[in-house]
Amino acid sequence: MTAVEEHGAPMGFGPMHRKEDARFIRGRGTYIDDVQLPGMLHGAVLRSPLAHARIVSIDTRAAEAHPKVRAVITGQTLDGLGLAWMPTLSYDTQAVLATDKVRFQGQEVAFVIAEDRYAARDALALIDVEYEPLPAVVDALKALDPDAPVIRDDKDGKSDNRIFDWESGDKARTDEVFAQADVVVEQDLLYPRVHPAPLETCGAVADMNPATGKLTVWETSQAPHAHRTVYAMVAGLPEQKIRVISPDIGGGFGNKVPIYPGYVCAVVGSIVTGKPVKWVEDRAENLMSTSFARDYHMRGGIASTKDGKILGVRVEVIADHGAFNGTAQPTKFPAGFFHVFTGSYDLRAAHCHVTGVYTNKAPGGVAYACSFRVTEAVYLVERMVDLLARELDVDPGELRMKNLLRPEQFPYTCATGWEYDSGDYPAALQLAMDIAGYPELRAEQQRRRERGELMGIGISFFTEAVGAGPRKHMDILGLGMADGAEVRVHPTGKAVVRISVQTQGQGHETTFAQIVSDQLGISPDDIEVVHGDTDQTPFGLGTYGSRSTPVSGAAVAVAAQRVRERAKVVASAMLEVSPDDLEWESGRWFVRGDPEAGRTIGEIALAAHSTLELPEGVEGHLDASCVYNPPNLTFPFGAYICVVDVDGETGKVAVRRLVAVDDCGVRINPMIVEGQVHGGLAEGVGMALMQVMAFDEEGNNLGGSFMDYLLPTSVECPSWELGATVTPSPHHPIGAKGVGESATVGSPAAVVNAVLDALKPYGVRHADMPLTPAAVWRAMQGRPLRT
Ligand code: PCD
Repeated sequence: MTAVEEHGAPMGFGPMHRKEDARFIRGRGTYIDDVQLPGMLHGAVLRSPLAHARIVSIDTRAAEAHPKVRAVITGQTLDGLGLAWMPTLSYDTQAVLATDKVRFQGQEVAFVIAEDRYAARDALALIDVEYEPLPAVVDALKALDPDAPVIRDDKDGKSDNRIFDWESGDKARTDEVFAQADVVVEQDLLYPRVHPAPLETCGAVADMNPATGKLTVWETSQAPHAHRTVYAMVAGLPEQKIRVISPDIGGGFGNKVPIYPGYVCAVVGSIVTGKPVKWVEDRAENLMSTSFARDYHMRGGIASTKDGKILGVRVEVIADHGAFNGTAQPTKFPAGFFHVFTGSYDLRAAHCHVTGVYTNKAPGGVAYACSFRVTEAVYLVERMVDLLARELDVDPGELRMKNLLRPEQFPYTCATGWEYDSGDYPAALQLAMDIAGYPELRAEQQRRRERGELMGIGISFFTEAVGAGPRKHMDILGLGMADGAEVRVHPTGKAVVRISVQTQGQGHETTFAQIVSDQLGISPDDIEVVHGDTDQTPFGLGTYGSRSTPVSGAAVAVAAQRVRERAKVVASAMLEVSPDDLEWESGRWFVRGDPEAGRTIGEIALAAHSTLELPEGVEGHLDASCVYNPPNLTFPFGAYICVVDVDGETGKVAVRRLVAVDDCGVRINPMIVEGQVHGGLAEGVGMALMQVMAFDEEGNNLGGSFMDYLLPTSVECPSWELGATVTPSPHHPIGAKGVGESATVGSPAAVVNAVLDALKPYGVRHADMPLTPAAVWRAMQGRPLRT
């Protein structure tokens, strides 16, 4: 029996079945494709077959003549409305429909609106586009060659493919530390281009009501409020006349943060036809055009003393952002939070330099299960630490233990300036080693090696920076990253909480009710969570970068605390005592020293709506709100240990075990947290072993289906072994840190380190992800087995 079955729904924090699952498991969810409106039309996007070409002409006459087609929109139509280009979340521009050139395979060229989805798709074939092919830039490392074709010649004066140059840390000091170090290890590492690949693809239904001038857009959006504001700014529509609704979302993982051309086309389509227009992309479109992640080409370095005290880390990165810089991240940080690559260690110095480049590939990159490039950062440092252990010939677990930050060093300011809020790193690593039975595993490995078997043990220790973020440091397109929340207790003592963030499967309808429950002593079952509708909820920047709990969760906790304070005043009027004489215990205020004399939150709520005379200055009703501006990010951390067996004949890797100890501070719902970790571990195994968005030399995407772009299944995943430590965040009202991305961030390095540990007898130092059987086999070839 699970804890939930044993105890039922808890008051406040604890394992509790997800409230939203009642509709999901009965097939009663409402996803974009479930939205049906009277007279609704259907849109389809014509996409470029070429990665780089000049558009000579577009002939839409035959498509327009199709009996079921209502309109065909091209870049030229949009140009007339000033909408051919839209801003990205990184202050770049992106073509909604191509006007001059196409810049990646799959780019949006025209939009057909028809009476049904099939007719819209059929009519795409009737559009005749004449292209003049141009040489494509596919290799990010060659994008800066002086003779590379310039991709963004639409931008005035642009004569190369450089997007930005950005650095963090102290270069001079780092070089000095490296020059004086006994040991320096360097390595080229690629974090390949991968895709979030949520189960539900992206889509929108736009409905412009010509009579009221109100535009309602249902869309797969992780950030409905931010999208509404961007629509208002771009289309010049008054913001109060725009309503963005994100209904149930079948997974986001960062894929649903940006605004995509398809959404804008649906809006324009509705304006042009006067009817609601639905656009839903198919799987190939999702994989080939709407976002990607990573694509970081890194040259890492790590320096240490000869007895293994790590002194510094440095890295040079070429970041491939595709044809348009569509990354969503705080403006000040063009490479996101990559500079948390200092990891979990006490370093003297660190430096990174990141150059963003355009290539003829799909635009991005989104932070797929990654708080703004934290994933790349963790992979870099954890591979470098393993390479150092190899160089020093010491155990990678021991090397980490020796260098981890100690609990008394927190709050700790790292070499690139982040203030880590709290942690007990050695305890987490020790727990992971205990669960794994680390010394026995090493002994077993030794025995197997003697028999010629390839068993590997990989460790990764990570620190994330999540919960963006403090307004003074962080904004997206000028919008500060604070989030609002409103809590209202109805007369009968039931409550509603309105939040700005948007669940995509994380379980917010449950956990946010639990936060209110914890503060007010109302059962989570009696608290309704309203989200995903800009007309119904306060403003905020949305759900990504594991920010909902750190930011919005804090807003909810503070709003509920304010409700509790108001309830105190009402209770004092009811009990005819001074508020100072009242004490709180779960769900009621009572008179200090007289526990019988008290009023429950339900009684107080009714009184607050009654004829009871309230003290001067106290309004009736029982509600409160909060806009939460986080003082800092939260820094969850974890220790992961992976055990693999590699088949020396075929190169096939089997993940035998994966131990994950996570510390996300106070856990609101430990069952949901474990579910989050399970999902992330599977994603990590996928990236480490099987996923890459590959392209040929002409820029043709080689991964447009799930036959080529592989998702991990239960066959490739072991039964996860989880552990937890709890180090509360000192600055968060309930001590919680984010966790949604932790396992995706932490696990790839553990798996890769394990595979390379297995290949150690072959003297293989490094191989890039994905470690497919072919990649492993290639890495071993020609190398004698050294036992
Ligand atoms: N929690 C608890 N406790 C703690 C923390 C947390 O309980 N301490 C829980 C909460 O409440 C929720 C969850 O858990 O429910 C999560 O959280 P967070 O961490 O805060 O996060 P969010 O914000 O909410 O979310 C987000 C994330 C992300 S970011 C991602 S990728 C992914 C994750 O989330 N996605 C997803 N997970 C998931 N799941 C699902 N189911 N689906 C999805 O889609 Mo990005 O940036 O977007 O890339």
